[in-house]
Amino acid sequence: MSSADIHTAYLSLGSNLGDRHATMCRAIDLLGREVGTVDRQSAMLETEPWGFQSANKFLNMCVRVLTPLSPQQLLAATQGIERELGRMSKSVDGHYHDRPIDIDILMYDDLHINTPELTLPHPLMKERDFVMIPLREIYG
Ligand code: PH2
Ligand code: MG
Ligand code: MG
Repeated sequence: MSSADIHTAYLSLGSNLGDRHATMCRAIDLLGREVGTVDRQSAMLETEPWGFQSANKFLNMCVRVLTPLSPQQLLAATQGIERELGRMSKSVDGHYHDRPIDIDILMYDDLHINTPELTLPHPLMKERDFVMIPLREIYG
């Protein structure tokens, strides 16, 4: 495979249920096995729930992954990892829930797409400090 077949994706990871640190580490391990090379990762930071009320604070971080997968394949893979790590339900229409893990695709190369399944770049990322602070650490 030539390097032209490898894509650069930035992901946001978040957890506010269970052993958050262990779950985030397992997610990074599974991304390395199932998605590609995790070549950069930010520090984990503790953040207040954004957009909903919960007593459970988040750990958030961003990673960069080099992947042969298409955006659709990447989405299916990250959703599979979420399920493997115990995520039961998806957020619907901005109604958020506590979750052991959330993996969101922020950017994929320079791609701009808007489909029912996936909008890239992530439409809310710039409004979210819990995304932008760790993203700035690794972006470039
Ligand atoms: N994710 C959300 C909604 N609110 N708040 C924080 N602090 N961290 C998150 O990862 C997060 C959130 C939707 O996925
Ligand atoms: Mg999210
Ligand atoms: Mg998500």
